[in-house]
Amino acid sequence: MKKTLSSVIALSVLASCASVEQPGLKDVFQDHFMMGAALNEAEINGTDTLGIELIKKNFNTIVAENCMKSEVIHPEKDRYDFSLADKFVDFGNENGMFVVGHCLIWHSQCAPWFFLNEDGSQIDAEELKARMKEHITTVMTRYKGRVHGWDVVNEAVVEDGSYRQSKFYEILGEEFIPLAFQYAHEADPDAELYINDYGMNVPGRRDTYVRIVSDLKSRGLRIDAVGMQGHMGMDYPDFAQFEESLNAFAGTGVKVMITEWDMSALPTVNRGADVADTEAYNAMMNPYPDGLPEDVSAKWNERMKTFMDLFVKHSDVITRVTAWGVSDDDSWKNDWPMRGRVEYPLLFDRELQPKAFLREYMKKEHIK
Ligand code: 9MR
Repeated sequence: MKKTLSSVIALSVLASCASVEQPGLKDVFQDHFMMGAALNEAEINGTDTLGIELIKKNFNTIVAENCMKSEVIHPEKDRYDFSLADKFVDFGNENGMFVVGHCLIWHSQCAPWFFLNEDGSQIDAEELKARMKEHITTVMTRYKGRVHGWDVVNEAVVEDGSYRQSKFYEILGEEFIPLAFQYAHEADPDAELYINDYGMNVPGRRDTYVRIVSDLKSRGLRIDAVGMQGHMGMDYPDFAQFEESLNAFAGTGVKVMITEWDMSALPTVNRGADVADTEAYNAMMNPYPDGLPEDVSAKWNERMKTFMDLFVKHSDVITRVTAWGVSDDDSWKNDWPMRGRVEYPLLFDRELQPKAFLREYMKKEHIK
């Protein structure tokens, strides 16, 4: 969160008033699922003190937004960097939270060395298996009993249902997924194991994940949940499709988790938009730099409530709802696709106040 000194003072006052009046989200939804947030570097390092207070009050599960990704935690073949990850795990453990590790096997944010021999040629299947096993075992063993669930494989399938053409797939084929789950379970038999992706409403991707999960189960491999990331906008995902996917995943016998929830309030990025000059494009894509207009905010809140109600309705299978950040300033969606874009996708606004749809739930204290 980026704050000036005066806004910090104002925010402290607001935050202390709020803590008297408002129950924490984890208490509001305690009968249904854990409420979580992804933590960034400033929160993990403790420099964002207000953010930390908000997290302790509202969330009983946390996930690492970036510090456990393989290029961060394992930047070179024989070098790991656990500095930030250790602090993240300590924070969760000290505060009695359910700690989630993100993520073990992902095509993105994976250092190039992972797939290369010393001479620069590509490694073969046996070597990739050895490297995956070593990476998974080292990271999970370090946090055994302290990280309670892992995104084992992230974003492995594309919209039409085919496997993503990643290095893992290119070198090992479909087997890279069962192998990853096998290594993860061997490393920490008590840890929950998840497969995670975005755009899970899309039928092609949904069907492939149903097949993958069923296959893992039929081989006797542990898989506890499918993670539906939940990066949303005002015009996606399709609500009915999202619910169909939720039911389809639950139908395989695993739990479902909403793992990276956020909803853009701005126009959906469409690179093909017919706008010739950059200034006009930027103005179109960054329409509310000084605050979200009431009517847009009302629509956003209404849509968020619709999804939250859906999660509550399916809370027999949904065990966790995690937002991808705490307050709007934290979101990866700011500054993307252009610098200076101001987004409003998270559960708390820039003054660290809960969004309107959450205040409605909070009035009821406990959602039954
Ligand atoms: O929010 C994350 C952002 O800070 C990073 O720059 C980016 C690349 O590592 O990853 C973002 O988080 C992604 C997550 O790890 C996987 N699903 C999509 C998320 C948003 O891009």
